[in-house]
Amino acid sequence: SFSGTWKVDRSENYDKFMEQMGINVMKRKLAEHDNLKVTIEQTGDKFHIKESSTFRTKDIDFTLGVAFDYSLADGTEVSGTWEMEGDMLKGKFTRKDNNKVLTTTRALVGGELVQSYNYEGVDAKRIFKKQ
Ligand code: MYR
Repeated sequence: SFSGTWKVDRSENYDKFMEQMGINVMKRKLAEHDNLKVTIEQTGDKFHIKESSTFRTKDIDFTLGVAFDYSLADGTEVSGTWEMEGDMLKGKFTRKDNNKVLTTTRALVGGELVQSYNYEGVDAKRIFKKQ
């Protein structure tokens, strides 16, 4: 299950992804070392997420298939949903500032939590280890 505390271990193409998101180089450098930690508690189709990083701590509640608002660490506001497809969580979020879509997935692969991101043709991954 996705439940547990997950600490980012490594990222792939995350800088390019953030660049595509319009994040400036200084913020990108800080974000590469954000020590992101995500605690996931799942109860049926309800999720409670505790996010902590060098930028902030944040609590998020959502229900699968139900739209909610979220602000990224740089302040960008999005709205969208997570759905479960097989063993994978699939998220689709729309930026409020430009209506463009960010998609993301979470999957368990070999004991690690792999989160993928796509925005405007650029893919990235962040891989988390269980604490
Ligand atoms: C959660 O499940 O953790 C909360 C909802 C996440 C919504 C979308 C996540 C995309 C994060 C992208 C960060 C990249 C910053 C440029």
